[in-house]
Amino acid sequence: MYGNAYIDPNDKAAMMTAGEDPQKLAEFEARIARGEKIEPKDWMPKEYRKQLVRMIEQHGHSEIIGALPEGTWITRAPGFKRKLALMAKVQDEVGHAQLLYSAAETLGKSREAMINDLITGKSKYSNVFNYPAYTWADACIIAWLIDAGAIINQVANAKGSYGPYCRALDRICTEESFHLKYGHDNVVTLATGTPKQRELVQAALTRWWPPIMHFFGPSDKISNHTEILMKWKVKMATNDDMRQQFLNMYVPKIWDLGLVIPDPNLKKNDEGKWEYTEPDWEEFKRVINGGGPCNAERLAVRRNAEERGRWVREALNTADAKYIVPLA
Ligand code: BYC
Repeated sequence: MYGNAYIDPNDKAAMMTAGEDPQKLAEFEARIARGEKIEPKDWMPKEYRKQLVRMIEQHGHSEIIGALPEGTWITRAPGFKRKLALMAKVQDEVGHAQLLYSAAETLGKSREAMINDLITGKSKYSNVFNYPAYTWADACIIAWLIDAGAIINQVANAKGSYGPYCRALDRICTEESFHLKYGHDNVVTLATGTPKQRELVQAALTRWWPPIMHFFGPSDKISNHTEILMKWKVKMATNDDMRQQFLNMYVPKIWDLGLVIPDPNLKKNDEGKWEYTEPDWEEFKRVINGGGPCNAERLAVRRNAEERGRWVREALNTADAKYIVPLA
């Protein structure tokens, strides 16, 4: 029997590991402290497994749903080369979902269960993909600034503790860095183009700024999972630290283009920290819990894809030859 000792209910980490074998837990935490990777067959606390499944699965869903707002612009992207590049980017994002679902599967949750939790609205995915991409400039802002935020998060977490997730993130970051350059090139083209193009890109930046500030997760004061995830090196920086890193790297680049960030309080203070208007966390909660402008539409598209692809999955899974057309 484990876990009979008194546990301080305010000690969240201790509460989450109550009932675990203390010796195994200590060995596991020592491995993480030494910077070793945890692999699928290694012993791990139940909470570590649960947190990883939650986070990797949500990340996988974000990639697959994230392909939708940009995907709608493939046929309308200006010029053949931009269409090709956007098509490749969207394919990459779906490929990232494949890598992430495979990483989550190593922890014991099946892909079918993950997809089911996505389309029934049980699992979350990134807030940003619940907003519409009204114009070509929205697709450009996504490719530049959302991918930039994603890279900041993923480069940090690729140095984390769970082997399969870190290896997936390494591969994803390589591809994301191409996306970022593609997005930057598109935004520069618009920002240095005609007055109409500048107007389009400014309007898109104004629309996307609040969701981008939300993208890194709730402020550290109200984040639920950061403490335990950082203790186990699943997350390598807090939400606020990642937001700061993003502001540090991208605000100067946005200002260089002469674009206006829609936050009158945004400035770097004397300690080198960015000050900004506190994001609207009520809006964030509403959007991640199904109440954003596009949640219903995004899930309907996924449900439709799931339904229409059913016969292919069944044909692949069945020994029944009724779907197989004879070659001769
Ligand atoms: N959106 O305790 P917290 C891409 C939820 S896709 C929605 O701070 P945590 C791309 C959180 O799940 C890349 N929900 O959470 C694709 C939790 O709810 P539950 C997307 C969010 O996990 C296509 C609650 O809020 N990147 O780049 O410690 C085209 C409390 O939050 C969000 C990833 O998925 C959010 N933004 O930290 C273009 C990275 N933030 O589960 C581009 C992997 C928080 O308790 N994920 N929530 O009900 C992470 O790194 C972490 O999960 C987060 C949040 C930093 C996002």
